[in-house]
Amino acid sequence: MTRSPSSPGFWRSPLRGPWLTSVLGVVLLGGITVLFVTGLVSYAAYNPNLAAVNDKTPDKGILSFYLFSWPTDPHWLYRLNQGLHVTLGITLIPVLLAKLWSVIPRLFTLPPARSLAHALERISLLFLVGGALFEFVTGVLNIQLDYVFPGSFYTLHFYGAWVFFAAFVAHAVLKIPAAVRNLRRLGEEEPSDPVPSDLVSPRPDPPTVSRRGALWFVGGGSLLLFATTVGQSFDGLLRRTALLAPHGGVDPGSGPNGFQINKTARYAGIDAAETAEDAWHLVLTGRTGTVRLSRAELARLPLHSAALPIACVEGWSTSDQWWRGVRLRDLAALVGYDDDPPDVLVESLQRRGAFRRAALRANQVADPRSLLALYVNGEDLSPDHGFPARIIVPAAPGVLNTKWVARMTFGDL
Ligand SMILES: Nc1nc2c(c(=O)[nH]1)N[C@H]1C(S)=C(S)[C@@H](COP(=O)(O)O)O[C@H]1N2
Ligand SMILES: [Mo]
Repeated sequence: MTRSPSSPGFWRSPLRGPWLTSVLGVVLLGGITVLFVTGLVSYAAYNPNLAAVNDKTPDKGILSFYLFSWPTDPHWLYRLNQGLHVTLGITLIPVLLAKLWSVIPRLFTLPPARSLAHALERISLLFLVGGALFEFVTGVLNIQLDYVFPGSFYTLHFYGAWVFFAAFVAHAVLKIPAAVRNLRRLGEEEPSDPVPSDLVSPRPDPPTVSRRGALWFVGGGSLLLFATTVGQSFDGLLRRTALLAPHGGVDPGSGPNGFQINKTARYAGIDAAETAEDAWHLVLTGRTGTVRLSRAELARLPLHSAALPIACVEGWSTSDQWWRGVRLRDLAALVGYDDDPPDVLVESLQRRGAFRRAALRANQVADPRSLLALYVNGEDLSPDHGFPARIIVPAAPGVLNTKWVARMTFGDL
């Protein structure tokens, strides 16, 4: 009997028990709640209810109840939100694994259900464990590998989050009373489990490490992941400590354009011939018709500066870069919107790929820091950062900062 994982005697670690499970559970209760909220906020930052091109989950129905117009202040809002979401998610991986390890006997219990209530509890556990693994795995894969889920990451991660969080809330409500009782013994030297529990091995092996030691081990793992991830939100030497984040990418080099590059011009299929001075034009369309501008003509319009970061959904961000270009609201005025800039659809020269176009909301167009940038840090944009012109909007996720802009269509989308 002890050969089968469904028999209690199979699991021998003396560390398992309600105390360890409760401590890990409480850490996850706080951490996963933050992940869920920052995840939903990140989704709202895309302005998915603005236009079909921003909306990766058109069938979300009532799950869109909470969406709001994404603000432009503070200008580091998305940088903070997404840095927190990704860095915390990665940091929690050892805690999640330890938690699953701590309750593993329960996942194998036979018979599968003793009663209807027990059956429901186990089904909810299936969603809980499956949902947790699914969310962590999709999240990590999206950061580490380039497009393992072509076009479907947002859909999977968003719906997965709702299923997982529903099971998580049900689980938390059921377990909090017991967890609180167990945590009262947090101060004990070698916390014991006075109440009988199916988590405690009936025939434990001799201990090789204390429960406290096990917690230090898990915490050490988390600290290591944190220390090798958090640098992605900073510049200079700190960024070099971000060994785990994000996938390869090209070396941006040094100088004014020497900050992180997401997709290179080459990857996006941008041909130098299309961006040359005599070939490229910006096409603006609006209430009063269409206006075509060369880069030289754009550069003769009133130019303004804004210090703004690039902050990617993958969690990395740059510090504020010094962008210079034409205000989006001035471009709106050129096609008939003098003091009431509307939404805009921005399209890139890029022909394929999900990020070749994006819609911006009127409040983003109206912000005086929102630019069609021609220069960064005092120099022309490099090809990889979007030459001849790119969008930069305060507080917006990187994906809305379209590079290699070719067309802007103003009006209600
Ligand atoms: N045309 C186009 N614009 C784009 C992208 C893209 O793939 N194609 N990637 C976006 C994403 S996801 C990010 S994070 C930023 C990155 O800008 P950077 O490469 O200049 O740092 O560009 C955005 N603009
Ligand atoms: Mo991004």
